[in-house]
Amino acid sequence: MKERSGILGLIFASAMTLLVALAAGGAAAPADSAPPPAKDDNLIWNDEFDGTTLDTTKWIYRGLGLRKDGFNAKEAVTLDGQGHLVLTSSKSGDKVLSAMIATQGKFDHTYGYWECRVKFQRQIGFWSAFWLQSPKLGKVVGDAKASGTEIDIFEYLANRPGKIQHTLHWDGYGKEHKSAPKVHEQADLADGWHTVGLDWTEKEYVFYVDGKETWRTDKGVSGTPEYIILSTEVGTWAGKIANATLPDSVLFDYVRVYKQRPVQK
Ligand SMILES: [Ca+2]
Repeated sequence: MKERSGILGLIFASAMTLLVALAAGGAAAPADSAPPPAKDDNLIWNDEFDGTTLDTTKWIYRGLGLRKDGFNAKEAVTLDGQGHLVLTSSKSGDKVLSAMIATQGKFDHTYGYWECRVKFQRQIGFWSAFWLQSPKLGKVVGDAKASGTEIDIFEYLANRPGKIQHTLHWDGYGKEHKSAPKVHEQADLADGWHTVGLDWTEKEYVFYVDGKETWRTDKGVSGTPEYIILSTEVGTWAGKIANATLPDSVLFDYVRVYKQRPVQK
C-alpha cells in the first residue's frame, strides 16, 4: 500500500510537473511564431510544424540520396519544438546533406492560395524553395492546364541577398521545356521572417511577398492537382558550398493552403 501510494504520489507529481511545464511552455511561446489560424472554413490544409517530429501523415521524404551536389537525408529535416520546421545543410564526410519533403501522395490540390512563413538561410552554396509539382508534368506538351506546371513559389539564394525568385516550368524538362522567371528585389529578405504566397486561379498566378504583390502572370497556368515540396538543394547556382560555414538552416513556421486568399488585415 505504501509503495502504491508512493507510486501514485510520483505519478501525481509527474503530472503536475508536466502541467506546469506545459503552462510555462504556452506562456513562453516564442514571439517569432505566427499564431495558428482560427477555425476557418477557407483553410483547406496546413502544417504549423508544432511538436518535435515531422508529421508523416502529411509529408514524405522525397528523393532521398544524391540530388544535384548534395545528398537528401532524413536527418536534414527536423522540428525545433518551437513551432518551426528546420531544413539544414551540413557536412557529413565528403557529402553535403540537403533536405526535401513533399505532400506527394498525401495532399494535392488545384488552384487556391498557398502560403508559407519562412526565415531564410544565411550561407551560400545551397538554395531553399517552396514549390508545387504536378505528377503529370510534360505528359501533354502544349497543354499546361492538363499536364500541370512546376510552380516555384520561391527560390532563395543567399549569394543574392535582397532577391527572391518565382519561376514556372512547364511542357516537361526536355526540348519542349518552357519557363518563366521573375526576380523580386526586397532589401530586408535576409533578416527575420517573411511570408511568401501564391494565388492560383484558372486565369493566372499572382505571387506575394510579405502581403505585397510581386508578380502576376498567365503563363503556364496549370489546371491539375499539384503537391507541395519544401527543400534545400546544393549547387553552384547558389555559390560554392566549399565557401559556406555549415551547418546552416532555413526555417518554416507554417505552410497553409486556402480556397481563396484571405482578406489581409
Ligand atoms: Ca509554426
